Amino acid sequence: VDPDRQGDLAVEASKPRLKRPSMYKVIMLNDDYTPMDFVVEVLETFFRMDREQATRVMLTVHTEGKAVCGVFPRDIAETKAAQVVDYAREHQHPLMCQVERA
Ligand code: TYC
Repeated sequence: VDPDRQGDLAVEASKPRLKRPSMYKVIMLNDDYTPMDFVVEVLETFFRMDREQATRVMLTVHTEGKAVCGVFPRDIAETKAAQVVDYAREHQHPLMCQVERA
């Protein structure tokens, strides 16, 4: 092999095998005990929603039983769901999140 061509061949041999990460929904579930204000605070804090958006999502969960809070790569979705549940437990609230494939 012409040494001047070796770099090109190496690049070809290790062509980038990139794929878009699969995306996962973080879903918040309703319960009868978690205060509405607390849910709004969680949505603002962990999902970077403004007050209006957080209130809308909270009311959707309250009336429909669940709502999507965001869609993320798997690790991020799992981390956010765990952070929300841990934070709720610290405050003695039964708030629950689910992660499912988008
Ligand atoms: N249903 C709760 C109440 O009436 C409010 C609530 C909303 C709880 C959304 C959880 O994910 C939730 N206090």
